[in-house]
Amino acid sequence: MKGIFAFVSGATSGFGEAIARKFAENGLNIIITGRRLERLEALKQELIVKHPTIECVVCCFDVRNENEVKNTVLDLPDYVTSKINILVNNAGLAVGKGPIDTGESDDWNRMIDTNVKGLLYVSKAIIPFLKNHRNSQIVNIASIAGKEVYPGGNVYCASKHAVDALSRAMRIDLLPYGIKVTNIAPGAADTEFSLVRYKGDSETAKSVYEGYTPLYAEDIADSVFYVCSRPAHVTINDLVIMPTAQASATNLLKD
Ligand code: NDP
Ligand code: 8X3
Repeated sequence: MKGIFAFVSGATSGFGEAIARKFAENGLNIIITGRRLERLEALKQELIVKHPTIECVVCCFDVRNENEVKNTVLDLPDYVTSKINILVNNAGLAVGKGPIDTGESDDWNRMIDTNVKGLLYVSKAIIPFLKNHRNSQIVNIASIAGKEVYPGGNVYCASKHAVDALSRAMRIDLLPYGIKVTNIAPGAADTEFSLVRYKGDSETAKSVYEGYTPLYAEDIADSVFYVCSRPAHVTINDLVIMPTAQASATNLLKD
């Protein structure tokens, strides 16, 4: 796998940042993306010092803006795009949690535009490069919310069900090109996810992960690397990864 580039969306925190670190540790070159440029630059600096043999390219864009996505990818040098073998569609978020009749349309738009349309824009920009290789890989980060629905989760759950459906659809459409497609569906993981969902309310966000051991970003990064390092003839289609204390979206054993 050494020498190839992996494109990781949403690498400024949480899963994406841990996935970038894991790839770099294992000698992969990485393209790290997100809206917070200073975080991307700091991560790049850290990784190229720790792993001097890898290359790290920063791409700063908002996945909701199709032109921004397209133009940023088109600006990448040929020697980088010609070696992109892996796409990790990780950028995403929940905004708000509550009954559908009191939901805010701005929150709904942010979730649908980021989790569904953003994933499509990034995929459309990167798939042409994946098609140039046999054995390319797409990993879509969905959620347990893409397998089940839970109270107050309505639009976030719908957006993640869409990711789950797109993973299955991509697997069929991209079969002629030998592109593997993996859907990963994590349960509760301690990242900045809840801080974003609860709009900066750090007390509520912290309480989501109290009283049990949640997943950590590194757990998901390990699984992404495992999936991407299977032999050419093996594809992991779907992985549901839960904290041991969580049996389903709504069944969590707290102390
Ligand atoms: P974080 O909030 O820690 O990370 C989210 C990442 O997505 C950030 O890097 C953020 O970058 C990026 N992002 C969000 N919106 C945009 C945008 N409009 N344009 C570009 N990048 C964007 O959360 P997680 O690491 O937990 O989330 C990663 C994925 O995992 C998401 O898709 C989430 O839905 C999913 N997930 C999370 C679970 C959890 O419990 N934590 C469980 C199951 C799935 P920036 O803000 O710099 O743009
Ligand atoms: C994040 C996990 O259970 O809050 O996707 O939806 S959950």
